[in-house]
Amino acid sequence: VEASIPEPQREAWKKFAPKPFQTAEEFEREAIRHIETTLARSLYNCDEFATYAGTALAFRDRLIIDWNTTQQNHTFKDQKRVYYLSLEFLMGRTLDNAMLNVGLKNIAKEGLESLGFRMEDIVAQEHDAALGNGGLGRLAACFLDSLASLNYPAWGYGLRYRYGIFKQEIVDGYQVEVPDYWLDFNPWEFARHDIKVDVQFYGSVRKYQDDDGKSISVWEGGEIVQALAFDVPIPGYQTATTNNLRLWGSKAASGEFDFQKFNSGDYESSVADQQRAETISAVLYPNDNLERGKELRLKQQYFWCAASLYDIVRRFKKTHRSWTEFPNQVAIQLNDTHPTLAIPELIRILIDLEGLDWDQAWDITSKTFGYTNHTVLPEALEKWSVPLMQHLLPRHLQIIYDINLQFLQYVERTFPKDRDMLSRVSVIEESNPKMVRMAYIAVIGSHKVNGVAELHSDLIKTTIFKDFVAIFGPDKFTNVTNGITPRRWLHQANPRLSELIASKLGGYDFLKDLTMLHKLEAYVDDAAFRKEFQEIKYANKVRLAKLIKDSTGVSVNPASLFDIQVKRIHEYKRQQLNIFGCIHRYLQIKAMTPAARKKVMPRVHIFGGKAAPGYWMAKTVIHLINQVGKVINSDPDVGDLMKVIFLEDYNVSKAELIVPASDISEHISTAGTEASGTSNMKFVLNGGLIIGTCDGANIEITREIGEANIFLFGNLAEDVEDLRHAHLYGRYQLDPALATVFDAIKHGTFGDASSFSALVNGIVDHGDYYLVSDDFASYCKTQELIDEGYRNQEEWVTRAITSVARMGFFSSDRCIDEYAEMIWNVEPVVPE
Ligand code: GPK
Repeated sequence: VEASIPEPQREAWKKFAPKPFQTAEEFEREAIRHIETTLARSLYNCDEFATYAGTALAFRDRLIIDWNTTQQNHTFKDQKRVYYLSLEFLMGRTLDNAMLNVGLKNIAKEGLESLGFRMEDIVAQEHDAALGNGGLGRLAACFLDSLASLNYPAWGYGLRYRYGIFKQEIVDGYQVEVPDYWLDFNPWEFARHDIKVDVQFYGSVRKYQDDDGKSISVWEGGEIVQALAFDVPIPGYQTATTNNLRLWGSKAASGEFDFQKFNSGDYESSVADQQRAETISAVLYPNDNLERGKELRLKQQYFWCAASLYDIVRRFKKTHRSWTEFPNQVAIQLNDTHPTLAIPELIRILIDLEGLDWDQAWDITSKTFGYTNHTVLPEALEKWSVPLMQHLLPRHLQIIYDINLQFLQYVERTFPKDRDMLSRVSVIEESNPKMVRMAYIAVIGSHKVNGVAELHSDLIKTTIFKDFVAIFGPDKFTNVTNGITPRRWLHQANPRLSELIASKLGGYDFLKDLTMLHKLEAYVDDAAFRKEFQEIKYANKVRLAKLIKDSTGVSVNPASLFDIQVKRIHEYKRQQLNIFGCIHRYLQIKAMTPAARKKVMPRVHIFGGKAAPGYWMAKTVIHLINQVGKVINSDPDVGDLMKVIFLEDYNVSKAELIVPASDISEHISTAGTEASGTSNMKFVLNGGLIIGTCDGANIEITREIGEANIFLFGNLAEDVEDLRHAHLYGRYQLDPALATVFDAIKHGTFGDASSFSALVNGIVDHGDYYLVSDDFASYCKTQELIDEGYRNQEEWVTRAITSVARMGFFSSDRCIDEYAEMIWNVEPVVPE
């Protein structure tokens, strides 16, 4: 490795190398220096925000010192690296996590106190980095934490959206979207003004033969947009390893203005070009589990893939290896099909720019990529129209046709008698217009394809990728069950529980090896431990009750059973089942005598989650929840027996408050629809039980914690198809209790009935695709079991503690080790 500073001049570097702060006093000095000089504030105008900013900048300096060392070390050791390509990284807040990971939170707390501030207030100043929609984006963030914590040489690549996921406000019971301009002050990124990549769009392809008669393709014309790198340091927990998340921002390639236009007086259009280029990285598409073929989205995908691959290839080329070594040095993981264009892009680089032939290029490419599928929902599977791709990426479309040709020839040789097979597996769907099936390219161009929970990984093999299992054999397909980082989702979100666990396990090693939690089972009958465990849960409920009061004005009693469903609003996740269940419970309470009401177990039903702005049915569900809340929360017959709360703007930092406060959380998707779910893992790890269907990771959670410790209900995935048929052919009866719920809605009990007619009719008249009626009775019955179960607090606490003790499997560390071993073939690098 060549250093840019020659030996004689390195003395100064050694002498003046910045030293990370160690003590509270040194931290204070750094924070004050930043407040005074970086932020130009003084002790006369230093508020909580300025103190947050000073603290964050002091910690950023620390992270950067470790980041520099890590990157040098990784370059020097020159091992295989892994690159995680994800259009979403739902990071949430950074400061608290950074303090905990570098082990200096207590020092900072002490320092802040002596400056006159409380840690909680300072941490709460930070804006979430919300560059994601839901589970897929948060998974990527947990993976970055695990990759660094386990010392893997890994980079994340994504887009630096100017606007992350919108902020949700509830106005008159309706969702209103407000832009999330999160970059006002973002101390965690470094603009790398020296790292720019030109990315081409549009234009045409010219083909010619070179002197040896070899056919050469040149992609010419069109327009260039510049990608600018912004680096975010990712510290591991209790290790010096600090990895890099590189986010690309877009800029016009010609600099600030098109000077020709500017000089000729066309100032407006020169600025318009600039803005058009910046539009590429302007906004995160707010859809979860849904694909809509917008040109700008395809532009985002290519812009990000092209810049990332240029960067990866450039880094590889610095090592002067032969191209055949590329897959030994580079593993690229595709987080869903969003980065699938990276496959034809790598082929283009290898053939058009580096002069390799097709077979070499294909061999290298398919050994380099792995693809993770996150959904089987048909509306989420990406397809792009051929004319759009021809227009925007003419050379890539040719390469895609070449991939398809080679692949179909192979299929034809292997299955000569099966003509239908060819049209089923073709990368091009013969529709009008023709469509490119991105998931098929991802499968064909990768060496491994994985699902994210056992059931899901089985389902992709028997449904969407069935033919590909026949073609490539079953070994290409595998499972890596999702996980969560225990640092953020236990230690940071629930510090008291983490401390209690540490007091029994002899320290915090369980945060690095979560399977150690099993030792907690020895304390399940320990009276003092149980009491403390219960007190912590209660305190967390008090904390959530305050958030509820502050954001909705409704007072809830922390002694009630807290029942929580927080996740994106989607028909398949069935928030409608939950709210219909609430209405059912309400009608029952209304029908009771005062004496009977005394026996009701008081519950707070808490909902949270965003609906995609164009997803009308999801918005209707939000409206219904709010209307039901409005009626129930002010009904004197009900009082504290029941409250229905919709918490607005559910995000990562709110999840950190909400998750530790549940008694029951709901994971009630129609069986076979939720690929995994990850909040189910977070809730159980924090001592809450769950009500769930036999879907996604619920099944594996049950296997780990035991059937006695989970409330399962509903039809099984294998029965879904038949049940749907029964609806379509009228061979079913609407559940009678659900019919009563619908009557109440139709009578206007919760406001204008017509607002909810589509929701009701979808179930009554239009096939009940998500089987709400089929699962309603068993759902309500199971809720009664939960009431009974909760009454017996002793047994409940036993179940909760036992469950926590058995959650070790669901650490994202386990998950990353599985990817590393089965898919990437990468090894950790010992930090310097
Ligand atoms: C799956 F396809 C998608 C998507 O567009 N967005 C998203 O968040 C989720 N997901 C699944 O819905 C979850 O079941 C899963 O746990 C998560 O991805 C991570 O794998």
